[in-house]
Amino acid sequence: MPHQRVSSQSRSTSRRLFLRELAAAALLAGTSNWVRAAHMAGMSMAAGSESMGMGAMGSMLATTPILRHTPSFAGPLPIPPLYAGNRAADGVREYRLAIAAGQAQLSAGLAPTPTWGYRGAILGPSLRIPRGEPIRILVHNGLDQSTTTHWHGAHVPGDMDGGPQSLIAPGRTWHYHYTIDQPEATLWYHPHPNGRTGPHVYAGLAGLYLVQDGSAERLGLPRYYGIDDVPVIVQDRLLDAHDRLVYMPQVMDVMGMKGNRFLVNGRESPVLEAPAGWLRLRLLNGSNARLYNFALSGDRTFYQIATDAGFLEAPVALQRLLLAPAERAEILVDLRHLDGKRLWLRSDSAAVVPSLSTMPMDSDAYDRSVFDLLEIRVGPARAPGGRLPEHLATLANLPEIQRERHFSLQGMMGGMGGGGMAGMAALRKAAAKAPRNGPGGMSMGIGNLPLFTINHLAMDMRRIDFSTTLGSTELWEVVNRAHMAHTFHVHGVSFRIQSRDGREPPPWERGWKDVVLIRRGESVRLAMTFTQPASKAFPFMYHCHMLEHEDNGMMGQFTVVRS
Ligand SMILES: [Cu+2]
Repeated sequence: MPHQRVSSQSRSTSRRLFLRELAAAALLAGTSNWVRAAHMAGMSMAAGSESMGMGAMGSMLATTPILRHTPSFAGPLPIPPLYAGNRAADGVREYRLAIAAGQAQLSAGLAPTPTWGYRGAILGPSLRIPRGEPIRILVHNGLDQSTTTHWHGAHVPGDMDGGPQSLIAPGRTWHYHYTIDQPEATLWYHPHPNGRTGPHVYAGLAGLYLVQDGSAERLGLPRYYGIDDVPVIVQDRLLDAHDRLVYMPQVMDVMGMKGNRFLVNGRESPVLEAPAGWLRLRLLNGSNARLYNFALSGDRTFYQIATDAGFLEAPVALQRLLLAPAERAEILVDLRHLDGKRLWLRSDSAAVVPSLSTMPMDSDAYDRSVFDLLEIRVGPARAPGGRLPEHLATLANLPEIQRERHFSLQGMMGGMGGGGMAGMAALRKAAAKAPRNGPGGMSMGIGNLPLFTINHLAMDMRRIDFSTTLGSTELWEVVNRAHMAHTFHVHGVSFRIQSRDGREPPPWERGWKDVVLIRRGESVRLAMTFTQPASKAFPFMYHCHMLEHEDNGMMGQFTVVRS
């Protein structure tokens, strides 16, 4: 049986919290819209939580969307089309990505939802990018507002990176041209406009960017895209009574926008029909702020084969895998003897997510439970099937470290003891002014406020934080001084985690990465070599990838120059 949205396995405390919220929501259901119900239920939770001790402040800040529903798994998992581009007149492989508004069916029984997408109503094609071949990507902006497209994880120069400086005006086309030279990996692309990345991704703009160098074929991995090699883009969304997207309905959603509908490749509760054999899932946490502790029903073991930016040296057997926003992982699932069976990909969030923050309101009812994301129905085997290799890749050692840099992350709740009320007033003012020019009149939420900082500085596009040298190798130490977990992403490079709090990272984090989760109080050391130039006009970014944090200050800029 599919797992219920509320797990009987979840701890009794989670269950009590949930029941309290449900009771509050039910009381209010007849008189209020869901936003109010959620808010009031959150207040009830805050007031009833002895450990919280925040009184009125706690109730004011409650942000928990809790109206639950348990859709049954039905309808096929949509597979984003694989797009290898076309030969242009000059012989260069060319990809055309037109951004436009559309309407997407997010779940059976829902009205079509206004969304944005690349070459379609929602999300975008999976770009097949051959390593070592010059390519050109034309991104046309068919929206009524400017945006950018950033190649997340790709080693490209700053002026090809699609950062905040690379705004594409409405009706214009931006030409990217470069040659990718980095290991085979599941990267992705998404908008990156300053202060509006959150709503632009939330509106539907995201797609996979598959760097290919022949490794998968050499390794004998599952090879049929969409059949036994399957993208799994997980995103949460909120909908209003007309099934339109709702973005940041409460001011405290600046702490991280979360929803109560879980889409996989743009569809809620879908079904993947997979052959009895090895199944390769390319997991992308494409959510704005939610973490998923991925698991399979029955605690079935799976094998992680790749991190964000490439293959691990050898598969790692796991039963749980925590992915923060923008992190990717490729896993292999053994379906060889399961013909006729069903299993579910789920998030066992209760096991880890609530403890990531000192503030109970940073977790909602889903964070405190187990919930299913995707049903897998196993059918007859298909030949030739893939295999699980013993050895995947040989990871080169990084050159000698030439310089260390230190970063600290500060969140807005750190200063709540003083000026918190004044801060709330400013937030409410900003929320009231938010334009509603997203798809279907979706709010653009709150952006461009200095609420989160790195080294006590909020993002300022006019400020370059530092410059480094092309070809140099650096060690960046990032310390999380905030009350909640943050992430750290660096443009233009892949990095290796040298240590977490002085200890070697776990086996599943020993590959190439470009996003790292940093728990509160934790210190993470990252080593990276800068192979791509970035000028003052088009610098690289480093930032938290919880998009509401990034949009509200938690980002900086650096250049990479020739020595
Ligand atoms: Cu953050």
